[in-house]
Amino acid sequence: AAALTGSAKSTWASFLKSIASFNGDLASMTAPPFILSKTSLVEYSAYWTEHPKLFVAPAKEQDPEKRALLVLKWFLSTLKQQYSSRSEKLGSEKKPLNPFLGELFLGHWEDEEAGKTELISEQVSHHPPVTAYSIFNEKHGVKLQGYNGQKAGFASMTINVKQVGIARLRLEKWDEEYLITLPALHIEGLVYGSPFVELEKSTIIQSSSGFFAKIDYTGKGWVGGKSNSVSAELYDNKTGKLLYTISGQWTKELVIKKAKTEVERFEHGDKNPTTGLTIKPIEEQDPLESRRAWAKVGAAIDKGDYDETGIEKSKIENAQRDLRKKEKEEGTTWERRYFTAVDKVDEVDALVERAGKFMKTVLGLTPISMDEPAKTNGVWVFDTKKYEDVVSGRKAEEVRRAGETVLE
Ligand code: 0T9
Repeated sequence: AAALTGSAKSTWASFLKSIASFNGDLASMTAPPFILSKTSLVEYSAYWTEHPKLFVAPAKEQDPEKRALLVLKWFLSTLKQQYSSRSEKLGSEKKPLNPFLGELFLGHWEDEEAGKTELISEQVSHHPPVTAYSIFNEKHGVKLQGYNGQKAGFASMTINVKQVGIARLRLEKWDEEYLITLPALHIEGLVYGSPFVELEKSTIIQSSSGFFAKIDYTGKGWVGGKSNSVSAELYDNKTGKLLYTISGQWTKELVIKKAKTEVERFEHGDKNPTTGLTIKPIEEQDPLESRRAWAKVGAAIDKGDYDETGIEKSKIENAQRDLRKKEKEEGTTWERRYFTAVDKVDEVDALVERAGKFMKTVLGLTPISMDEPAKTNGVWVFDTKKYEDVVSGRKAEEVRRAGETVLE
């Protein structure tokens, strides 16, 4: 870990003191300049698809058992981008910008083999912060949608984060749905001023086709284990038979085994390069798009100008506060552009029940349950009607007016 020196050292020390009495709201923490990132949390949805080939691979597989394995493999391949890419690219985990309500992050991946995969990410709630996303590849009929928020706590120099929300993958051709739960994590390295993420506990993937995966995460301290370790098991729901295991370090290499025999190996790096996301140039972006909306804050962070960063950030936050006040007075609410909140999704509940039953009766584990909708201001679903209205231009006037609410 890079040791802090001079003024950074004392700023960090007082920051640590301040988070010791931290109230659980990650967004409200005032962090020292060197830990600030100019990337908004709404951008993190893109981490799901930096390997578009792996994302669409299950759609091309005829055998349902192998499809379930390919979904598990794709999921495990996303962990590196999701949880360690900031540390790898920026030297440590950074504090993301706290997205405003309605903030968007739009883009697509272009891949020779997979074709075009589109990304729509929207901040659907500010209190508590919740991001929803839809990622779809029409050519292969692969659709991922999900929403997530975080519940955090601080104990013995560690920030503990539980994710609320779920992800759902749909393979249209096979009329299959996969329910994916999200890992708990904690932030290590705080004392040294170089925070990084470690995953913990377990998550599951339950498919409508009758396959269940249990994924366990462990770190360095774990009985002599290596950091970023993962160990997954894929089962047949009906027979309870263990079909495949995948294990290794999610940052490096994963070994896929059938019975005890290795059948495949997935390695991060040159053999499996990531595909960069294409986004519009700032001038062509909607005013609600993240990079455009935060451009001045981003420039101030780049310059290392803390005062200017604060001033520009406050402008956005104050404009949002005024907007909320105005909505309250007028009895209106902010119209989410692509997503709608519902109480529950029957398909998802059915998968939760199926997984729970398997966990309890076959594995002897505590069944999973859905988070209470109140924790995320509802269960968020991608609204194709809204999407089509936006794409067709039928919502042009609403879109223009929404854009005027953002300061430029
Ligand atoms: C969804 C992901 C999530 C978001 C981030 C906890 C965290 C915000 C949420 C869960 C993505 O799909 C996956 C990856 C990383 C998670 C972030 C790691 C992190 O540190 C932040 C929190 C808000 C902080 O910035 C704490 C400050 C810390 C960097 C230094 C004090």
